[in-house]
Amino acid sequence: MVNFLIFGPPGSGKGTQSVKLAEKYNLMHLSTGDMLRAEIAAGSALGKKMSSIMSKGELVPDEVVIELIASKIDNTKNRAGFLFDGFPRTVAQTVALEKMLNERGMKIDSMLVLDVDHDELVKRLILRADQSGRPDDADPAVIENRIDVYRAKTEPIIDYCRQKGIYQPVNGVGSIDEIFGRLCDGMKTFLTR
Ligand code: B4P
Repeated sequence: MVNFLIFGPPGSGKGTQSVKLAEKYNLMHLSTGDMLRAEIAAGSALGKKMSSIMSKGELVPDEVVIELIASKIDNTKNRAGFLFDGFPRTVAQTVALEKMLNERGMKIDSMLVLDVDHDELVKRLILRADQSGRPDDADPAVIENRIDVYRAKTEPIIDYCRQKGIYQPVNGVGSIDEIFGRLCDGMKTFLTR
């Protein structure tokens, strides 16, 4: 199995690109954002607790997302590997993911980081708010908070992964197809197709 992190600030296109990459390379796409929104939509006890955290643009507790991911890893069959989208978001989540993978004879093979400037991120998220109905897209102050949280809590993972030699920066500005091509170039040394 070959395992990738798709990484970048809110609105950098992680979700958009992950769907295309997972299909092309037969990867299991695991998005913690989608999993949490599914809990909210289902009205579960967990979803009710997480909804107010997410609508403020804060991160949900590490143990919640680690638990969601662990159960998915063990229920995945017949895939070339995993594509982790929006997870990990803290160094603690990264260490937990490495441990989960190591215990199963796997590792993080590459971290692909979408590089997008601040103004472009805000522009994309405000545009998405019209269609998504997501409360965290609707309020510019929440968008700014999400970007600040990313810089403070999530970006340090880049240094952690750089030291492990798995960091691959990718220009995340351009058309969706152009960026997809750049990501495929970054992945192809790990996958044959
Ligand atoms: P996520 O669901 O991960 O959402 P995101 O970071 O906002 O979006 P993404 O980068 O995937 O952007 P997308 O492709 O959709 O997280 C939401 C919340 O969940 C977090 O704030 C947090 O509260 C919680 N959460 C999730 N995971 C967690 C974790 N591990 N730990 C703790 N909390 C967690 O693209 C955005 C928009 O840009 C779209 O409208 C898209 O169409 C557009 N776009 C994409 N590519 C484009 C391009 N090339 N040009 C123009 N527009 C483009």
